[in-house]
Amino acid sequence: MSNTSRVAIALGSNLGDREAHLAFAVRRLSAAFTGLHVSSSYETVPVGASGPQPLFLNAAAVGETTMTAAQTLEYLLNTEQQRGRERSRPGAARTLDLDLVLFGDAVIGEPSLTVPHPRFRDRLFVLEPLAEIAPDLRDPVTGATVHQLLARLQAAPPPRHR
Ligand code: PH2
Ligand code: MG
Ligand code: MG
Repeated sequence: MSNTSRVAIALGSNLGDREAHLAFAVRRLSAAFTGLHVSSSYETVPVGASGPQPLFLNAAAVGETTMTAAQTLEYLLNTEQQRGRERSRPGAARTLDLDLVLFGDAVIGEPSLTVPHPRFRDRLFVLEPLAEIAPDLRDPVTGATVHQLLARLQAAPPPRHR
């Protein structure tokens, strides 16, 4: 079976050497995905943090894989762990966060795997980098392209805290 899926991943880091963590992630992603495209890096203010937190460096990547969505998620979590990612509490500052945003046309709602990412439509720090490299990628739930989602969000940003 050589079915390939086009995958979109959001990268984030706000702890330690952020550039090095993202560069490591890109190396690991290029080992697992073909035709990998990576956006530039964006410095962003933390969204939804309960206390003061360092600024994030965010980016997005798009590539193709023959892995399943579950295998892809496991690969991402593994890569986070290789950067010493700790999950002390939800929303804590992190060395590396790799979120599965889109996995082809898959719509999956399991406790351990939700695709498309449930909050990506509200997040400028995901949509801006993603629109840079894949504006025509389509959200299978709303049918909108990444470009359209970004335009909508910029026109009507959601409340800052949620
Ligand atoms: N990730 C979060 C929560 N808030 N804010 C920014 N700016 N960038 C992120 O990557 C980010 C966030 C949860 O993973
Ligand atoms: Mg995240
Ligand atoms: Mg995450």
